[in-house]
Amino acid sequence: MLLRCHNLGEACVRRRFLLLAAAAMLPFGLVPLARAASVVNVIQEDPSTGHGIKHMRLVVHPLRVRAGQVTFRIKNISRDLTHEVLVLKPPARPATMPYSKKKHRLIESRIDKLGDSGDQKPGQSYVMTVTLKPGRYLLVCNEPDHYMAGMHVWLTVTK
Ligand SMILES: [Cu+2]
Repeated sequence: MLLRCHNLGEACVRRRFLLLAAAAMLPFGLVPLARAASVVNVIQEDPSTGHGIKHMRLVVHPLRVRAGQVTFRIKNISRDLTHEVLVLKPPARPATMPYSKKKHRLIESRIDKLGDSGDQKPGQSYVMTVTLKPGRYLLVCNEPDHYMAGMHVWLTVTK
């Protein structure tokens, strides 16, 4: 690597610089660069939000992301209700999701839960990052009755 230059002419300095730059970049050629986290925006809304919204729901964009770190940017634009976002890996047959009719919600302890935003009060935001493998996931609000009222959306994670 040693570069001999009897006189430090411009060409020699340039050559030295190129060698150093190549050496500095070498590790990046051997190790794949970490992929930037995908971002999924999630809006929690319900009729109290206004704008003619008829049902409570999670508005998710995009619905398809690449595997790895996925950052969920959550905002509750309800005026009255607290919401949340769970990232669930449902059983092979989603119809068998464990549900408590008594508590009006999914039984979280019996589901593979990969992310939990906790509660967002009206107007609150929350950001969480979850590592996801390829597959289909269910984004859910599990406040009492909210799941059955329609607050669930599929998210597809690709390779
Ligand atoms: Cu909700």
